[in-house]
Amino acid sequence: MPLKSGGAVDNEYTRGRSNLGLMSSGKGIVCPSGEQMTNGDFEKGDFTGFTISGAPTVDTWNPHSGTYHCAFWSVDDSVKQDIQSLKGYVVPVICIAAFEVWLYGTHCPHADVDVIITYSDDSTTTVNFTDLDDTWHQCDILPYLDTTKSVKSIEIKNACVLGGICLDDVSLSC
Ligand SMILES: [Ca+2]
Repeated sequence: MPLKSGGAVDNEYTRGRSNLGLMSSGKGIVCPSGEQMTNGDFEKGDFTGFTISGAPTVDTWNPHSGTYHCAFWSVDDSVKQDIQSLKGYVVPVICIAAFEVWLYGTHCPHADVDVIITYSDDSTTTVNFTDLDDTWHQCDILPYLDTTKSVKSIEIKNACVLGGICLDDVSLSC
């Protein structure tokens, strides 16, 4: 019956508004869901989704997952993903469930990497992960972020003068 159907639609609509209110704390924020990085595991075998500086490579000799990983060879080698350009939106920090990268130092006993987060207001947070010896390290970015802001892009840069870095499985999930 039309009236009964209309009532059901109204209920769904009301529930949706209520959920939105809880998530946004009245600020109108809508959270995306799922993985927000493109090719964060480098399994496309190239830098799809990233722009690069210096001369990083996609390689197969030391993957953390699958077949491929990214390797930095020189200081300031970097990969950057502009999430806003790829997705058409920014990601509110309060929506993020997990934000991490796996890093592996190769020839540098105190290898270190900078992760540079740019927010929608163009301010940044830089997180330095250091003492990366030659095993895979799960590096958690989320605790360092400003929970009042939204993530626009992420850059991962080699800060190690003497050696190389492997990275894999960059993940930003909501
Ligand atoms: Ca991989």
